[in-house]
Amino acid sequence: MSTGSSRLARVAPYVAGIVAGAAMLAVGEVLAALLRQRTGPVAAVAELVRDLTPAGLVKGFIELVGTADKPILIAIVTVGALALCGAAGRWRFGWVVLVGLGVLASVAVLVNPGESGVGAARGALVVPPGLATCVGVACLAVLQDADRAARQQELAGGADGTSRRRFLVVAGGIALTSVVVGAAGRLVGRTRRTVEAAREALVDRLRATPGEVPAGARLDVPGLGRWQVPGQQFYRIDTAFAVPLVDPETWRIRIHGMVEKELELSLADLLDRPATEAWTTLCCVSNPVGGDLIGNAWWTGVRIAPLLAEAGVLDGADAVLQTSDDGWTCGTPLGVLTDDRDAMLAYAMNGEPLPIEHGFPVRVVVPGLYGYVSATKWVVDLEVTRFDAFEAYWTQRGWAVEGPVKTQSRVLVPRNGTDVRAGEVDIAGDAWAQHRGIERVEVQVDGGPWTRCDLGTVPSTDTWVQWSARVTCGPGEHTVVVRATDAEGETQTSVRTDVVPDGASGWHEVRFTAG
Ligand SMILES: Nc1nc2c(c(=O)[nH]1)N[C@H]1C(S)=C(S)[C@@H](COP(=O)(O)O)O[C@H]1N2
Ligand SMILES: [Mo]
Repeated sequence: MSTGSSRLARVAPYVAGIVAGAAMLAVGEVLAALLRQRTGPVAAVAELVRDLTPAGLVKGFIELVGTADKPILIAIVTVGALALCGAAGRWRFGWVVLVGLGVLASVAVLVNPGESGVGAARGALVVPPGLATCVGVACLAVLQDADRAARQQELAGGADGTSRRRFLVVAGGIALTSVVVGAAGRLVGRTRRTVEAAREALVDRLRATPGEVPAGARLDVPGLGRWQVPGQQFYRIDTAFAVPLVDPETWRIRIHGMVEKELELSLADLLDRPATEAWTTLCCVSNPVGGDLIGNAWWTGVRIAPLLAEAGVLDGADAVLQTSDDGWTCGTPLGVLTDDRDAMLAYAMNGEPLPIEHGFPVRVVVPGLYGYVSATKWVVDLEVTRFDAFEAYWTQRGWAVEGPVKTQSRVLVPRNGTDVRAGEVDIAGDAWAQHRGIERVEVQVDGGPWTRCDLGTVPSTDTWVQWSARVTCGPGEHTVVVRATDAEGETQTSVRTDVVPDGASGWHEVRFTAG
C-alpha cells in the first residue's frame, strides 16, 4: 500500500463526517427556504448563540466587526458544525453527534423569537432540521460503510484500491450534491429576502404611528405581560405551511360581487386614502379557556365601510366572502363591515408594515369577531354575497358560520402550579369582550365571596382589559377563579364548552401554593 493511500485511509473517517455534515446543512437550508421560513437552521443556531452570549460580549463583538457580525457568526456555526461532524466520522456511533446537532437546531428554530406560529405553522419549523438530520445520518452510514470496506480490503493486502475509489466517488458525489442543493437553497430563499426587502422599503411610506399605550391601560403587576403585543410575539394562526410571499407592488384587492361598481385597489391607492388607526385585540376561536391565542396591537389601515359604500352594495347581500393570496377563505357578516366599528384593510401593525407572517402587505382586522371569520391575512379579494351562496374554509370543517368573540377572562398571575409568599397576594390577568367592552371582573378565592377587581383604562371596547386584585392567602393551597361581565351586563357563563364550533366558554381557574 502506498503512503498516499494510507494517508487517505487515515483522513477518510473525517471526510465521511464532514461530507455527511455538509449534506445535513444543505438539506436543512433548502427545506427552510422552500417552506419560506425566515431563517434556516444554521442562522437560527447563530441567533441562539448570540442570544445566549452575555450582552457585553455581543456589543464588543459588533463594535469589532460592524455589520459583518451575522455572516461571521453564521460562518462560525457552519465551521463548528462541520468540525463536530468530522470528529463524529471517526466514531462508530457518530450519528449520535448529528442527531444532537439536529436537536440543537430544532430547539433553536422553536425558541427563535422571529419565528412565530402555533400548531401546524410551528410544527413546520422542525421539518428542515428533522429531515436534514435523517439525510445526514444516512449519508454518514453510507460513507462509513464504504470506508470500512476499503479499510478491510487494504488490511487484507492485495488492495487494488477499488473500494477506496468507491469511497471517494460516493463522498465526492454527496459533497457535490450538497453544494448544488445548498446553492439552490440560497436561490429559493431569495424570494423571501426580496419580499422582506420590499417590506423594509415601505417603512417610511406608510406614515403609520407606532401606537402609544394609553395611560392606565397597563397595570403594574410583575408577570402580567404587555398590553401592546409586538408583531414578533403576536400569536400566529394560519393554514399556510409556506407563508405566502406577496409583492406589495403588484398586490391588488378586488371588491366585487353584489355591488354596483367593482373596485380594484393597489397598495398605493390604499395609502392615498384617509388612514384609520385603532387598538384592536385579535383572538382565535380555537383558544381554550386560559389559552394564549390572543394579542392586542395598534393597527393602521383603510376602513372597509367607505370602500363598500363606494362600490355600492346591492340589496339582498348579507355577507362578504374574503379570500387570501393562498386561497384561504372566510365569511364575514356584511353588517360588521358597514357599521361604525374600525373594520379595516390594515397595512401596518404597531406602526410598521405587517410582518410577513401576519399578512403582509394587507390583512383584514375586524373588532369583535374571531379571526377565522374575519381577519384574512394576505387578503386579495372581497366578494359581497350571501351566506347561503358559499361555505368558507373553516365552516366546511365543522366550525360555526358566525363567530362573535365570547366574553372571556384569564388569570396570568400567579401562574398555575406556582408558589407565592403567604399574606397579601396579587392576582392579575386580562379579560376581553371585543366591541361590547368589559364592565366588571371578579375573582373568587377558595370558593369564597366574589371580589371585584381593579381594571386598566382602555381607549375603546375593542381591546382586552388588564385587571388585578389583592387578596389575603394563608399558607397552603389555593384556587382562584375569574369571571368577567361585559358592558351589556352579561356575565360570562361558567359552562365549559370545547372550542368547536364557536369558541370555548367557561371560567378560568388557577391553583397555587402560598407559603
Ligand atoms: N390567509 C389566512 N388568513 C387567516 C388565517 C389563515 O389560515 N389564512 N387564519 C385566521 C385565523 S383562524 C386567525 S385566529 C387569525 C390569526 O391572525 P394572526 O396570525 O395574525 O394572529 O388569522 C386569520 N386569518
Ligand atoms: Mo383562529
